[in-house]
Amino acid sequence: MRGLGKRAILVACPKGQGYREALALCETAELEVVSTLPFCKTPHPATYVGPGRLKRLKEMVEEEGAEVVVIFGNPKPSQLYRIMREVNVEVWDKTSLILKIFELHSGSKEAKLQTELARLKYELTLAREYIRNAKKGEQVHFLGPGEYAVEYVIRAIHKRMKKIERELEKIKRMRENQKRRRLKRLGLPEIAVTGYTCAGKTALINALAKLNLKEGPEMFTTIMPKHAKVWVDGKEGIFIDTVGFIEGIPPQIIEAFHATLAEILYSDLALLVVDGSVPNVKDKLASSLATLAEIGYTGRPLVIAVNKVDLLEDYGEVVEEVRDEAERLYPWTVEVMPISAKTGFNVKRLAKKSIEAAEEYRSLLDELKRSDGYPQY
Ligand SMILES: Nc1nc2c(ncn2[C@@H]2O[C@H](COP(=O)(O)OP(=O)(O)OP(=O)(O)O)[C@@H](O)[C@H]2O)c(=O)[nH]1
Ligand SMILES: [Mg+2]
Repeated sequence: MRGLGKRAILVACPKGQGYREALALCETAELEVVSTLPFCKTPHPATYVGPGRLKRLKEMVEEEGAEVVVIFGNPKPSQLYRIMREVNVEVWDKTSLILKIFELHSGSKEAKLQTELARLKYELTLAREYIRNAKKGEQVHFLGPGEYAVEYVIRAIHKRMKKIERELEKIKRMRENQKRRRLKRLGLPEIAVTGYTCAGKTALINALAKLNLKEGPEMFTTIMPKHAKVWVDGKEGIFIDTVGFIEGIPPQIIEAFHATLAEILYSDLALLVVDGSVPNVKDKLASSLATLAEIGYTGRPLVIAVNKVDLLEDYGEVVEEVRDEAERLYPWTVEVMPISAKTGFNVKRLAKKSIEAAEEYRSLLDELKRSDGYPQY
């Protein structure tokens, strides 16, 4: 059984969905939120939260005996540094919070290494900030050792990062070779199942491929991609489970998990799963589409599944809403289909449609490659 986690103070905007998400993320990261400090103003240039609020935060840390302060935002290293120096306990921003969850959920060696690499990159930016301040002659008591020690730490981080990068490269090559061999043999279309964390991507793959991959209400249950072969009505395809998206995903996380997210680009089609049962479906759809665009998936066909309709009395309205919004934001959407990964409603139809759209895109590309003027790589 899990014990209670570290006592934490959450600094977040109390309005809207973001706040609930912040609490859920803290819980998944095994933090016990003992108090919250509202903050949704424009960030203060020096201290992010502003001097008055920072003073209050320091008092709250002492009153509550908190061990962690979570700033649910993306402060710059210099701002984070100032907050840490003031409150004298660990300070986590959104990136750090997500990394913590990834660390807890990393099962395979590859996932562990990739998460450690992301953590090291993150710490490197903080260590650099420490040095910058030390050089300016600031008091730097909170991190312990002096400037030389930090420079030593930076060298050690670089060394470890190089080693991890080499190891990851080896694992990736091995995995890709295996995968390429397998797929070449099969020649099957690939569909990347993407979407917001908790939308039901893994549940859908489990339903389609009769698998038992780990799914659950916690955020970021899946970290590394998983391939599953699906057979439906005489058609076959490889469905790939991928890491979930989140609103305002920190760029450092995108960068660290680029290899994983790249699975989406290498596939023939992205299948976007949205949770139709939440009140802010449109926001989540928009943020998922923005993430897809950020990783470079654009101008290509997209199938959208509105999942969890078993939880809705009448799903017609939600599906219409998603369809309108998708047409507006992503005109290459080829299908919007209500499904329930839980009851199995429409999942086969969805799989068939996705395989067909993937095959179509593949043959279109093949045709283009054969035609004159297409760049030959
Ligand atoms: N009622 C209902 N619950 C569902 C459905 N699909 C998934 N769930 C539940 O929703 C939760 C999240 O499902 P997952 O499949 O783990 O979601 P995911 O998109 O893979 O999430 P991450 O791996 O965190 O990105 C789980 O508790 C599922 O059992 C559905 O169609 N109906
Ligand atoms: Mg999952």
